[in-house]
Amino acid sequence: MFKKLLIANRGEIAVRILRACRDLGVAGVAVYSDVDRGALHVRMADEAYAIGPAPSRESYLRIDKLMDIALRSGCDALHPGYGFLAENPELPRACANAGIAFVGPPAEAMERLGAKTAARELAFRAGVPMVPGVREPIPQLEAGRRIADEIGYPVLLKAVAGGGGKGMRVVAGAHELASAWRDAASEALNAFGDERVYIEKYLDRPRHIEMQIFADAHGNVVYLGERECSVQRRHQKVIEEAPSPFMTPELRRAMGEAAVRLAREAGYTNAGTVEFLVDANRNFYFLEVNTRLQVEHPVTEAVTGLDLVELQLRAAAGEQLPIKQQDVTLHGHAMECRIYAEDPENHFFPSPGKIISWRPPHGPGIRLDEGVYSGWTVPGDYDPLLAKLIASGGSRTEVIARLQRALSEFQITGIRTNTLLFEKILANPEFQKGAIHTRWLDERLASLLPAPVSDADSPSEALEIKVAMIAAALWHVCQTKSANEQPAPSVSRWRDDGRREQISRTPDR
Ligand code: MV4
Repeated sequence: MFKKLLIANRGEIAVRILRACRDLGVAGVAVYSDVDRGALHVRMADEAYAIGPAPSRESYLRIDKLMDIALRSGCDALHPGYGFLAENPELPRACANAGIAFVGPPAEAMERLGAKTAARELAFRAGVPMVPGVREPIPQLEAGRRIADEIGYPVLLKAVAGGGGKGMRVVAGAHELASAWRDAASEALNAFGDERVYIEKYLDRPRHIEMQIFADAHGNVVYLGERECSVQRRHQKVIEEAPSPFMTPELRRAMGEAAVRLAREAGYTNAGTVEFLVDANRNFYFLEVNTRLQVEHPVTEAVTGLDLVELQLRAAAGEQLPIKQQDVTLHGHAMECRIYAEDPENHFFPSPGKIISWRPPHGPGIRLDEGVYSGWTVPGDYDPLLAKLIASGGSRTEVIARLQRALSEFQITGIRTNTLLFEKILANPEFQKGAIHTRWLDERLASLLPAPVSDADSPSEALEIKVAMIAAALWHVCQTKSANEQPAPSVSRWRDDGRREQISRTPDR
């Protein structure tokens, strides 16, 4: 096993990786930008090094600085986490040049799967079903017309360099193709510096189900079951779960085996995820491969009993996978809520700032992967993911109840968070039935959330209301006694009833 690991990331995932280091007796080295000096991952690391100013281009995205720190501190391995440089093949290349093990797939596998059209070509060769469409970028509009006619409308234009729904346009008919093409290409050029687009048949309201795979460097490849990630808002996942409520053993095996074939075809090693769209008839179609550990990996850990980060480190150190496919068994259910510093009641505006208090939930079946603490100021410079709340249990129903209980215990003050959104989703009958698809949340959002309301008729009145609220809060804080001197809080109905009952049974003496 490695002696010392550099974690080229921040926040909850850096903390998660540091925990795996502790468990394995590996020293963990953190890096931090100017605004992350006091961050939780820095506090938890064995060593920490400054990496530059707040903007990630000047800090967490600097391969040269990461390599310098890794070498200076004597690291023998580097974990990229997710986001930042995690899917940039230049990072494993730089690691190889420096003689440092990269905890992830080889640069070549990343490249083969990075371009969506190249990934489709690999999937085709591996016999993995995919959405009808092309496997190469469309050279010009005329060719696009012919192909779209052949496939049949509606079609979807997608960026070759794509990701996160950028450079994607639905085209309902031939008359829309030219303008959709211009929009998709210019958006793709803007986002990825690559204007190439290709065409697929557009699927209406599919589910997003992804398959976790894992490969060692000795030719062993397994699938570790699926995650249902259909509950998304504007291509941002909100809730993930395992298993998918839509899954059957036959579909799981077919998707898992297809994912494994693709991993073999790509020369893949380490943890990876093969994304699929699944239609109402349980046909599945290859979408893309994520060549990294994913945010939602804990739900797979919960149902498989495996530690994916430990497996990643072992595989990168050259160890054999400790399990074969027949050893992978799924138990119960798990579901994850991504807790963000954002305000669902106010257009999901980011809400960075100081966390005044943070009282996390605990109890049976609850796991919380946090990247923050009480008193920490959440910077506005990065993704505002604060924590992941994961519940596990015997059934989906039990897991939903546990998440609801945990959310009701969770108290965060100082910043806005999206916990109210989860309470609404978890209480929704369609969600409870598992009747979800990739457009479900976007379509239901308005009815789930209270309309943004303002009591103010003018900006100056809005300011007055704010001042009054601040004054009321200050008054409350000043007149509040220390917690020990507080009178008993007003009690909930059942406790109240219980007390009355007790009193009536014990007459005054
Ligand atoms: C699709 C699709 C329907 N038909 N492809 C969105 C992000 C990108 N990675 C792929 N995406 C989609 N591709 C075809 N042929 C619908 C989506 C899609 C989606 C996919 C996964 C999760 C959420 C989504 C939300 C809207 C659209």
